[in-house]
Amino acid sequence: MSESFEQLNKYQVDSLHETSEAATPEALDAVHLKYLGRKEGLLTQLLQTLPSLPPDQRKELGRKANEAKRALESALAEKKQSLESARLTKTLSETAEDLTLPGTPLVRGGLHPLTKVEEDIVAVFQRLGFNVAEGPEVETDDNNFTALNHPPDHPARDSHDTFYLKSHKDAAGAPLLLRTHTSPVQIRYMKTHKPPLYIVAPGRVFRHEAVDATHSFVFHQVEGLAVDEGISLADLKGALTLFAREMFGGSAEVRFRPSYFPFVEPGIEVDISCAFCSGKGCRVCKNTGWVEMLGAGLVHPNVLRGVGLDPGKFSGYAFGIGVERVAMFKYGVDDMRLFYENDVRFLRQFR
Ligand code: FA5
Repeated sequence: MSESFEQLNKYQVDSLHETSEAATPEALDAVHLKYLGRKEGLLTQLLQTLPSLPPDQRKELGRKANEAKRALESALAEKKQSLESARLTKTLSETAEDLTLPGTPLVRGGLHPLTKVEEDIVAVFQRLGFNVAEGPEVETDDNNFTALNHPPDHPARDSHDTFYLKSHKDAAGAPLLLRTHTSPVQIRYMKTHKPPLYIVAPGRVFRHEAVDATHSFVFHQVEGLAVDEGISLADLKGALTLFAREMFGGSAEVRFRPSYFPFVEPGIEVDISCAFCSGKGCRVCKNTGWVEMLGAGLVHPNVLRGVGLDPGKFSGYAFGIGVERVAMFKYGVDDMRLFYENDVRFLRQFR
């Protein structure tokens, strides 16, 4: 037998042996390259010598070499499949999940308690048919004070320590300010809508005040305004009693005390019977049985006239609820600052 036939036999035996010994798909690729590589492959090169052989040997060697090539190709393919499935089985067994173990709990976010209380307050009035209105946090002096019956130099302006934006002025040249209450939304709404008006306006307000357990320099209010024919204090009391019962429980009562706000007449402060002691007296209500919750009153005729409404025909009530105050009372929290620190251990309790 010629040298080429011996070589072919050797390649055949060696290549099949190396294939069966290969332990990884990469090692198999190396065997493929060694014998069947396009240029350097040993079998490939052997086949390239065919034309130089005598014709009788050429045919025989060609047939055998092609057989050897096919046999090697199918051995490689078979081995490749078995290596890949072994690798897959290994990976799966190493990373297998124990489906009987309890899952990792998903950390669920939640609304901030102040957002929740604000939404709850608004929802009570929406159920009574009130619409939701909004106004900007940067306001004109006119909407925040003058149109609310605080003429310039009126002493009541001093009760709101105001943040002025000195470099930003309104059309009349007065500096803009950060609204000190949500009451300017009343003005904006009355200027753009005709009675009957029933709105609540939630939002942030700003006062240059020292921070303590019951005061912040940024806090939240929900303004209420109803303007219609024949509105009286009895309507205000009815709406606020319903609000108190929805927020704090079925037996809550409201109490009116005279107070002063330039944009209402009469002005009243509204107390709600203490939900913690049912009015008997406790630490939360400082043993009075009542907790002060909001300011309110009947819309002052000057305010109605200022927005073009006839006080002889229309009357209205307005109120401004402190959201932090309601949240503190509802959840028995005795320091407002806890709501702003955003310690998740505190916030988690309200989910
Ligand atoms: C007003 O702001 C009036 N605009 C309310 C009003 C509206 C009266 C409509 C009449 C008609 P007052 O300054 O009292 O009023 O604030 C209302 C509520 O906001 C207070 O009852 C209190 O709950 C809350 N509040 C006031 N100051 C602070 C503060 N510094 N930090 C947190 N809450 C405050």
